[in-house]
Amino acid sequence: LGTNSPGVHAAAELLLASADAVADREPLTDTWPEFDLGTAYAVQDEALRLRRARGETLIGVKLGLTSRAKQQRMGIDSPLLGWLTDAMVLPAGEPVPHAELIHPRAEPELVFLLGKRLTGPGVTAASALDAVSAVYGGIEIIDSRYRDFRFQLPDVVADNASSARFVLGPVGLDPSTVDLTLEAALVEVDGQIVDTATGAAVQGHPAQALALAANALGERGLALEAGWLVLTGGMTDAVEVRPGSRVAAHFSHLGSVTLAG
Ligand code: OOG
Ligand code: MG
Repeated sequence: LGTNSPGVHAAAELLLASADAVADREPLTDTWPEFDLGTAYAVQDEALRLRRARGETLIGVKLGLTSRAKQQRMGIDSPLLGWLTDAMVLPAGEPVPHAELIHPRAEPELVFLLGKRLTGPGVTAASALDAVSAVYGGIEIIDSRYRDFRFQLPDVVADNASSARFVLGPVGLDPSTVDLTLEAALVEVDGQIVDTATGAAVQGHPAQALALAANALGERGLALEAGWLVLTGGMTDAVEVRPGSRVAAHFSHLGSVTLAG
């Protein structure tokens, strides 16, 4: 019928192969019309299983499309989750590994380190924040495996929410000592401020995004574990990371992160 349903395992392998080969591809929904969100999360989980089988360690989760800036740019208004592994950590000061990335973009994020396990349903922003031991600024480097970042919601979920790398900022604060709705990020590209936002851009408060993650995982019988990092989603639109350029995020209380692009 001209349709192509690779199935969960094969789809996970196709997307990992695309990342490994640094080769973009067409979205799965182009040829797999019945590909739905539940199947997409199964593909994401299968890709995590394959990553762990090759030695990667699960260290947390990321949220995506939690701000209007991101939702409007990508044309999808629903937040989503992805997995974080140790292979996605880019130590501060290390250059962006362009040879390993298709078309990287950078976005400033507020990042939580969990001191306690969080299990949905019923997690509120207040109870979520209570489980946080420290909040950091950071930059996520996203890199869709789909050509020109063209995708529908199931595609980007299957692709682990375009995850590629992230850099944790230098300052970790007790979240009770900082008003995260007012925490600002300035995005600088080659010396020019190109965008700004505060934490309120992320679901009204980034702890709301954390609660959303705990509750969404709860529906799948999963939890956010103590010791995990949670990226709460791009506060602003993402900027292209061109080789040789310099992208920085300056936070009001959480320090600066600079990428040598
Ligand atoms: C989807 C990933 C979104 C965020 O923070 O919103 C994301 C994309 O923009 O390709 O990481
Ligand atoms: Mg992000």
